[in-house]
Amino acid sequence: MRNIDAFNHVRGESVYLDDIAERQGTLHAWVFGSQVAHGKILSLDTSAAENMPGVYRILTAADIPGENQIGGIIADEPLLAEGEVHFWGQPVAIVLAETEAQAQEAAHKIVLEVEKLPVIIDPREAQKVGSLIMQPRTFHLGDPETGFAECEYIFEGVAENGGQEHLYIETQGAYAWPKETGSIYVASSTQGPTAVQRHTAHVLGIGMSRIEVDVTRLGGGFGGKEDQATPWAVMACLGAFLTKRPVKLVLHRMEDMRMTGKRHPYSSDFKIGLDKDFKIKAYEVTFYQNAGAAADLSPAVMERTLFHATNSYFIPNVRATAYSCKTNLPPNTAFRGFGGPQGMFVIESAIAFAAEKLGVAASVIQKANLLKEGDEFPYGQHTEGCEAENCWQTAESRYNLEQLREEVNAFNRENTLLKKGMALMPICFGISFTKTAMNQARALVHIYTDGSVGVSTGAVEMGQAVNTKMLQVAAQVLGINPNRIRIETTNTTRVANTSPSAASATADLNGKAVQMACENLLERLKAHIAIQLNLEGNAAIEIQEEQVLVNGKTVDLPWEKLVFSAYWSRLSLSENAHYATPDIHFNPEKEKGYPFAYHVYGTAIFTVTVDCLRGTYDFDSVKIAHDFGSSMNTNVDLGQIEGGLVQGIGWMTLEELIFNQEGRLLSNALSTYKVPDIYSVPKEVEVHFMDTPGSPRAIFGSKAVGEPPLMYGIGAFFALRNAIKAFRPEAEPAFVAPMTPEKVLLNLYPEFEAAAQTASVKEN
Ligand code: LUZ
Ligand code: MOS
Repeated sequence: MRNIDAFNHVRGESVYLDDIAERQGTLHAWVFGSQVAHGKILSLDTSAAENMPGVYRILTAADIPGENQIGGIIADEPLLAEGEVHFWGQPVAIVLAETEAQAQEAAHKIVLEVEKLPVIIDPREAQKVGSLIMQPRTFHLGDPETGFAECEYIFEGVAENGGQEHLYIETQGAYAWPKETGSIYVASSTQGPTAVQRHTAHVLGIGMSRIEVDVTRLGGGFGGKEDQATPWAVMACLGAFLTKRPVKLVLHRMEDMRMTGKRHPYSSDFKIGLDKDFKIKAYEVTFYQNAGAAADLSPAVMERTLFHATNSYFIPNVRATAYSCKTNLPPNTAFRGFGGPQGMFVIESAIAFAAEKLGVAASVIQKANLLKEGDEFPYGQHTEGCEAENCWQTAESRYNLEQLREEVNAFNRENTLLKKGMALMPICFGISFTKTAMNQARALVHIYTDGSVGVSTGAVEMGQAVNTKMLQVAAQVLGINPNRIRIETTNTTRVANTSPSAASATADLNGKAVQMACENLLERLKAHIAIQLNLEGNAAIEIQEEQVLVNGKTVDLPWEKLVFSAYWSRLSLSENAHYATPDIHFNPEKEKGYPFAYHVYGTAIFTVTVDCLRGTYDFDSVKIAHDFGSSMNTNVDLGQIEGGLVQGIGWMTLEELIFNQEGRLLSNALSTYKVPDIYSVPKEVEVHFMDTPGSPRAIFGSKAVGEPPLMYGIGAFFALRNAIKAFRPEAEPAFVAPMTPEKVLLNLYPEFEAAAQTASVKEN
């Protein structure tokens, strides 16, 4: 099935937040943020701003009727700063005016006096002074001391990754209006409608039942709207609640980039031990996560880093420790992969480092240590349906790895100023929210008397085509024409207490709930048919669009007639189903359990060509063997692989967030923050849909596809590194991502390092 949104998107008819027709009396909000990253608030003067044209009211912390608190995992984050500010851009006041331009203009007149305090932007520095979000955590397997003692080779090093701006095409925003009796309706561009509802109710000091959150679709989320769509929606609701007028708040791109959190930068220490056959016997890693100024989702992200510390490899002796370090950056948050990529980058760096020292290709070590069926992860779960070796071998043979390698070598022998590099990147990603309780979803299905069907779930459409998949599930289970079915907006009054659309699990969780609801309706309709036709109890009934089959024989009872007759027999044509992933559990005291419903595997082969005069590069090809299970929609899933891959390549190679020492983001626009464009995507992307069994805990034996492909992008870093070494064999490029063209150039010509330092970025 084609993506059901495709036509509307192409014609510009799809409704995003900013497309909602404006209601009479709407006020427009502009958020005034701190221009200091850390300090004590001495005074806040809004009087001049209040007298500006069009200004209706200015809201500060003092106006909040409930609690000034929007922290999720830890209650450490005010909606509006009070007493202190902890990051540059932290919201302090909200200007409400008749037009957005007037609100923005007035915001310039607000005077915030701050006594500056020291700014920390480096996670290791934060850890040294004890500035932590939470206690560190450690995952163990086997006995690392004994493991290292038995190793032939031991290598130690450091790996660092930068953050990543989500760059959803639609910026953060919400549009709220008062309903009668003090209730609020809010349209929000959020992955987590229930989070918006809960925090709004808390800040307003009223029950969640008085807040209706509605989401049609997002112009991208990527994790950036899992938790961080909340403050803007709460602000719009606060404005609507206090003024009794509609309030619209949409961040401009630069405000969005400065005020919201990003993927977490990490700095990490690794120690890897191998025996003489290149089997990894022991691995020790310490992660320093740059959490930013409040917890947000950082504890959960840190946990997922630990879960993915060994990527696709079996290592018998492991110690992985992680610190969530509190700094003065905007609170970092969920981003596709959710800490997994950061963990995987470090083990890949450790392997590449060992390979370099041992004089072998990294792929030799990678291949020798791939997970096998029944192997234990450091968190106690064992692989079931492990596809690690199958994916690797499929990629190797299908894409003729030996020949590719030969071509690269031949090219490098013949060229001096162009060099090619290769890298293989295996992935293994655990599917489920690591917080077991979050793995639940509900669906509400109505069959109307004309035979059309409305489906509501907790799933949020953000371009990933989850609505298409929900429609496929309903159509397939009910056996009817898909165009009878409408997927409704995601609304907290129809489906309550939802988990955010996140963790790659949305189609699985909500799809299973849709499946259950439709199956229940089908059973009821079949029972109705049995009564109407006086059938034996064991008669096989199949409902189809045009007819019903009874024991294989056609009965002339089209869907519409069947539904109508069921209604006149006073049967309920609505079902509400609840699904919770079975079997999963985790004990955080022991750091052991069975946290994931299943794992997704795959292997990518990268080739890159570096222009060794300029430091620029082109990815020639990325060839992937991916474990899809029985894909529900190969077009949609292919799109997820391509998009995830390119987003991962961007993170590893181009996207560089630059904060100055005062904690101000300098790369706050697309002129200073480079994301992949059509020219920087690989010239060739080949994706092989492996014929794998899928998982019974996934919808229709498929496998989740949202996040796993992002981690293929890590291969880009190592392909570049190998190309650099082809030009300058003694180069030992640091394991510091992103590997931008500038960094490539300096690795090719280290003699220019000093010159580059003096010419480095001047502040704008
Ligand atoms: N969000 C979350 C996630 O709350 N828990 C998770 O485990 C997760 N994993 C990936 C992406 N978002
Ligand atoms: Mo996400 S990182 O699945 O919101």
